[in-house]
Amino acid sequence: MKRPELDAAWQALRAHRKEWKGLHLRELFRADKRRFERFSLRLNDLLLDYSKNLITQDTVRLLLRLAKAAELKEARAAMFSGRHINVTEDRAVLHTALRAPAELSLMVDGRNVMIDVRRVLKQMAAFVDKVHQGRWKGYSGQPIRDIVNIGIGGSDLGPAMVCQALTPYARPGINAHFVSNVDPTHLTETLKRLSPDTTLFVVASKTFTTQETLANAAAARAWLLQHAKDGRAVARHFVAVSTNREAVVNFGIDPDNMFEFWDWVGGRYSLWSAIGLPIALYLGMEHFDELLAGAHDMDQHFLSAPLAANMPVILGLLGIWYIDFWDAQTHAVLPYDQYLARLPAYLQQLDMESNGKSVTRDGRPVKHATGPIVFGEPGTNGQHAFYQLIHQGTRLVPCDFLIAAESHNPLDDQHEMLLANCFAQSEALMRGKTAAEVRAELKAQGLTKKEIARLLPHRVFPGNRPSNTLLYHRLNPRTLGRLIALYEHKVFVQSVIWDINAFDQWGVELGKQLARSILPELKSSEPARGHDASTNGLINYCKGLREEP
Ligand code: G6Q
Repeated sequence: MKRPELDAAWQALRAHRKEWKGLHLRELFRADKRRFERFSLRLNDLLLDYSKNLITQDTVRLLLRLAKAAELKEARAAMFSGRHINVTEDRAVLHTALRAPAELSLMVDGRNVMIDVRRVLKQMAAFVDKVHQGRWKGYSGQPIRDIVNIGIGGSDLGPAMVCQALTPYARPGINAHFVSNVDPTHLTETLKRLSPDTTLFVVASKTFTTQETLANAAAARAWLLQHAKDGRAVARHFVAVSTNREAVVNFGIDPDNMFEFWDWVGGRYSLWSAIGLPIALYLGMEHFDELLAGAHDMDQHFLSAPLAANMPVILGLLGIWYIDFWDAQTHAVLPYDQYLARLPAYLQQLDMESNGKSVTRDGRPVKHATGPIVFGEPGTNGQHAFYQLIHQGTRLVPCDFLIAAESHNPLDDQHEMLLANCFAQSEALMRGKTAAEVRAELKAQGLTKKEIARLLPHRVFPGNRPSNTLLYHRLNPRTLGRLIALYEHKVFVQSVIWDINAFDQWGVELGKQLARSILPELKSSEPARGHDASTNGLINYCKGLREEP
């Protein structure tokens, strides 16, 4: 990376930010009739409108200069070609290969990984077909009706989000359930509704060492055996998705029932691999293939569109603009789509685990603020809850709105109401309401001068609050694939600008280590003494409570 150019690019943006003072988006829209055309992009039916952002053409030019100085194109090429860009784990990062066309060949560490990708996809297709055709039978000879994915984090959030999002495409007669939490309530409440004869467990764990997943899988196996009373039933009701064959076999799952993936697939980037097996089982392989094709569309766009017309690049740079130059701490994801209810949770992991870092790739403290706090809820629910702060609070909260032009469930004019609300929110955030407008409104309502003066400050909206809108025809597997890949690449773009490794997650380790040491202390009759006073106090008070009748 060429330091002086990069420093100059940051410097130029800082100077530009200072000049911004006083500019209002209302004025920018008034002054430029072509602002929407200028600041929107399309990929097939997917439209990204980014015109309601605090940007001018100069801002975009300077942000693109930053991307070039950070050698974004080179970093992108390094990722797609299988270089070991995950430097702390010495791994390639190739989720893009999982959705590449079958005929591609891609050599990584002396091996054409596409051969492996195709082999596992074929294995998944054959298995899914057996289950759907009723040829895969449970211990009592009945076909499978319920799939329970047991996995956590990257081995849960992606498939859970996608299955919910694509419910209209689900195969009749198959249900999907997701158990992630080590809280025994999660498994217990899920199993209450199921019959062991017709339930298939997919134990999904890249490492196959994750405490929560192994505990839930062992409990699920005990539940099955309690009913089946024959160890051979496990082979009919358990399959595994993992990179760790030995641990899968040790757990008692037939290696023929194991679906492999590889260390070059990061957990939170793994829904495209065999980790997507519950998706394929729930929706059918043809829909899983469409999801992959959608992600590949976005990969191609990311690879080939000029930076200035590149959706992930633009979204990534806008995020940098707000985080590093406007001091934004958060980013709201607001899907106006009930099917996307889990998208914010999924993106929370994707973004916060990838870019929640404070050292650069070579271990020096970062000079700039990095990943935002991501949050969100489906619209219109969020409007009746936390939008108040976004409209009138003291913080700048950049928002992404997502919405389909057509609903899967037309019901009178309710989808039009949803659309109207979505468009109205971004308009309100952008325009705000001036004191003059509020005054006129209150006057028309017959309020006295005194009353108007008292209410005025509360009723004014500053506006000038930024948002993107992603609008697409209908939420189908292909569109969803494009959307997810869009966010994956956005996060990558930002990591390149910040020079951080988006593909490790050491920050989740410490708590896991400490939990391992606290577990025996909770079970012991001796009081805990080895921690700080708070942790000792909590453990010992809890033990006291548990001894009470
Ligand atoms: C994702 C993270 C993390 C991981 C879970 C589950 O990128 O690495 O969320 O997916 O900790 O790990 P296993 O799949 O190994 O059980």
